[in-house]
Amino acid sequence: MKAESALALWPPAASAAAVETDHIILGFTVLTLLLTVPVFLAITYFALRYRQGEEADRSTDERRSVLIEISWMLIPYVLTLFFFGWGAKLFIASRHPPPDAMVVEAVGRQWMWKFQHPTGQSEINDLHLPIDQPVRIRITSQDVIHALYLPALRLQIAALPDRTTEIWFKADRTGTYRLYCSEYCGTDHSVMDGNLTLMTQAEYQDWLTHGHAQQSNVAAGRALYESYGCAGCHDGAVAGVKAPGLAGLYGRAVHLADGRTITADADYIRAKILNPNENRLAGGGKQVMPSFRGVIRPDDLDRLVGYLKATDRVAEGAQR
Ligand code: HEC
Ligand SMILES: [Cu+2]
Repeated sequence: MKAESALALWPPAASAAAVETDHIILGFTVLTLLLTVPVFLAITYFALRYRQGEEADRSTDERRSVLIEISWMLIPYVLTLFFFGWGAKLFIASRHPPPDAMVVEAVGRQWMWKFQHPTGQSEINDLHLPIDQPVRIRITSQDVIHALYLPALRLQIAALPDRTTEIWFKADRTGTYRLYCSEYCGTDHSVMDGNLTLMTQAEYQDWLTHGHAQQSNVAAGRALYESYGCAGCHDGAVAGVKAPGLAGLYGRAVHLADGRTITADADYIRAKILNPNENRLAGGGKQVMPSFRGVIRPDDLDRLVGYLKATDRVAEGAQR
């Protein structure tokens, strides 16, 4: 699925506006060809016909036709004006969401997307939405400029720090499509992508209540683990930082500097993330881990802990 649609030259269109966008682009391309190809053909013909040394009649033709002069300017003008009007209509519609649109909050960050549904559930990189329902995506960035690109909807919008931009659409075709960051935003820009899953209203309600937690939490946790910089220290990527590997930590006995030995359960991991200076590890390593208290949102913290519980996956991620 991923590779297939990533290579598709003309991605499937999942909304009426997307289909109309295709029509306008195709139509304008055809018009442009109609207006330019004859000119280029004529240039080529005249260049050959009247080239130096060619025996051709070079006398001036005295005939003048006002009708031809006016029509060659007026007809292309009116035709392109028609496309201007059509484009303007689409553009204005794209700025005016219907009042019954549901609102999804999106945040771009190096290097992940976070989407929050009106009912409170949030997801990382992937976005699940219902069809036949207008959706407004209100979008901002926590760091640099990103851009949310939804090819199946023919939509793209910049995510700007300290500012909210928005797009809206009404999808009408279920399926799994791609979403991307389309603004180069640093080292891992190329992995700032995910799936846009469009489903029926009933499936969406079901996903909100049941499917959501299991489906995306580990992947979401991994994305958070990378985006909060945990991977940089704990997967040994940052030279000179000696941080313990976290794969297999959950449930293991941990020896502390004060002589105690405790089991690494969810509470211990949670406390260590919020206050790393407590429960110092035995071994006298340098404590360089920053406190994430006030930095990490409660639901993100839950996901991170959930991710670290799935210890085999942590090892997988580290090898990636
Ligand atoms: C700047 C490097 C750095 C970053 C970033 C960092 N850590 Fe740590 N982490 C450490 C070090 C060093 C220790 C050992 C602390 C000690 O000696 O008590 C540690 C300890 C831990 C422990 C306890 C490990 C054990 O064996 O008991 C956990 C759990 C942990 N970190 C999770 C995280 C998570 C989750 C993140 C991201 C939100 C994170 N760390 C970010 C350096 C870092
Ligand atoms: Cu980005």
